[in-house]
Amino acid sequence: MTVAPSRSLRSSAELIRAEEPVLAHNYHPLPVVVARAEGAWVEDVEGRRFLDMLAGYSALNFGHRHPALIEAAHRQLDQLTLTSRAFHNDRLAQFAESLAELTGLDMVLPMNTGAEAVESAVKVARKWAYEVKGVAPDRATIVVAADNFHGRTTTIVSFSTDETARAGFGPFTPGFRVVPYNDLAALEAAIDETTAAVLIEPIQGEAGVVIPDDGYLRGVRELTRRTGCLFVADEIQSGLGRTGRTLAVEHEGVVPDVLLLGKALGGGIVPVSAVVARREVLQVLRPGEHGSTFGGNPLSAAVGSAVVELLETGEFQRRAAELGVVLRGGLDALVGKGVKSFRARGLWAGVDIDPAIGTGREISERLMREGVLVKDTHGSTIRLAPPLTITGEELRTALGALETVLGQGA
Ligand code: IF1
Repeated sequence: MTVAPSRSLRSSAELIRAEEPVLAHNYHPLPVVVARAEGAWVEDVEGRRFLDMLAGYSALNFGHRHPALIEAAHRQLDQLTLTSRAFHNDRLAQFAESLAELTGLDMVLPMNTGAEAVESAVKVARKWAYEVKGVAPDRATIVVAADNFHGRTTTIVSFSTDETARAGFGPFTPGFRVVPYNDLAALEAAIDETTAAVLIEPIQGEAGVVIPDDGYLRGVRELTRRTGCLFVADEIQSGLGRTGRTLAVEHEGVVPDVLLLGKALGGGIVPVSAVVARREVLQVLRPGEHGSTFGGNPLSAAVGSAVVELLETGEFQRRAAELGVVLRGGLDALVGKGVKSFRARGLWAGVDIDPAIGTGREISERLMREGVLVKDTHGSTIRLAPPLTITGEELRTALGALETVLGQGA
């Protein structure tokens, strides 16, 4: 088999056609074939450049191929990549220590994808409920929010309220209760002696960057403490600098019992996720009760540690907060000019476009022709989540492209 050349011999159109018969159609990608990337820019097979305003759904917070992260990966690739956790490796302690320190919690369960972290949290919360809280066997419940997005596994879509994510994948896992997001009264009514945990996103990403009322997260914290159940915060998308703080829960000064991290924790290089929690919670796991072939592997731990080091500087959180002012100002100026409404925190925004101008997909395609890549969420809402390394000039370029596209009308 010939080694694939560094530069594709086939055009974008040929590569898109080649995928069709052989690749599952579980996505409807924009017609752009990325071949190279650096910082906030990607380049397609033909050399066209685009500003990446999606950043891998917030997995590329540090931009494409951040030098410090690539260097950490190269160094580890030349030393050791995988041992399984049947043995120790010389990278994992440092990663777990630094991640616990960064988040203000005690223990780390290293996994790979976000969904694995969510699934692990469901298992650990249930076990905690039986062994520590004293819930009757197999009776534990977990309360979740409507319009949630926590991943795509069968158990996770069991508590999704998105029909597209659920249809055809039953039967579903029992033990979940759904309440409206941002509604403390509904949440309180759903909690009883069987409740192991409340699992929520501090800001709902896929729902369209839905930011709860100030005080909601404090309310969840107080309610879970008073009722003796766990506050599980899914910061897989909202965390690691995106909102202008290391964690989105910091905007309300709240520390959850269990924190879920993923996406950017792998630096946009390898899948790295983690359940970070109070000792009382994660110590319910004993040898042989949970695991993963790649969880905590030395390559992931080395990259994860380099990511934590970047976050310890506070630079990326500061940039997200400061450039978030530019993003908000730019979107404010477009309200009434094609933007119906928007929600923004740090370098993260959900922008509701006037449907008369086009669907989210149509706007995304027009932006692509202007050299900017975004992703629609639902209907006419697009999400903006650039790398936190984006410059003010690049951000203004992206906002200018949005203004151009909106000015093109329907
Ligand atoms: C896709 C959405 C975003 C997440 C939160 C857990 C996970 C995700 C808050 C699971 C993953 C990804 C999945 C990806 C697209 C993207 C996404 F559109 F699907 F909903 F970002 F909004 N918790 N979100 O956002 O992490 O297993 O994917 O590593 O499935 O298309 P994962």
